[in-house]
Amino acid sequence: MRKWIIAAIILVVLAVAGFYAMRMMSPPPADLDVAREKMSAAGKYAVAIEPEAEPIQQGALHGWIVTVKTPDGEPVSDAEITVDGGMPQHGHGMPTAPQSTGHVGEGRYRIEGVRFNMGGWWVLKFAISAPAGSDEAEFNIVL
Ligand SMILES: [Cu+2]
Repeated sequence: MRKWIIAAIILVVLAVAGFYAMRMMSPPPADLDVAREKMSAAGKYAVAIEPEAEPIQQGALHGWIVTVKTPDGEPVSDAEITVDGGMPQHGHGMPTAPQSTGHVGEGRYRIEGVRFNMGGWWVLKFAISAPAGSDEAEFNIVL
């Protein structure tokens, strides 16, 4: 009887490990939107992102410039931006806590302290708060 229980436990452990291994190894969805410019989720801002250096180096601490404009193209100079993100297929967040270090002109904001510590599909999420309201924008990055 005990042998069967042990066999069942081993099977479950293998199945769970297999599931996570498959998820970790699977490529990002083929139709993933990797656009670097888009409207925020509620349509309040036009948001664009640009890494400070291309190609993006895996493992290197680097910065991004996020540009925030109104839907009709006026730069938004007084936004508070917070950054979050992670790897949807791995179930983990960012290895660092990227911060907006402020407005650098023309609706552009510098985000410092971004590090992608492995290859694959990453998501960067920006929560934007300005007089026109709060909204967020999410970008997919594949390394
Ligand atoms: Cu990962």
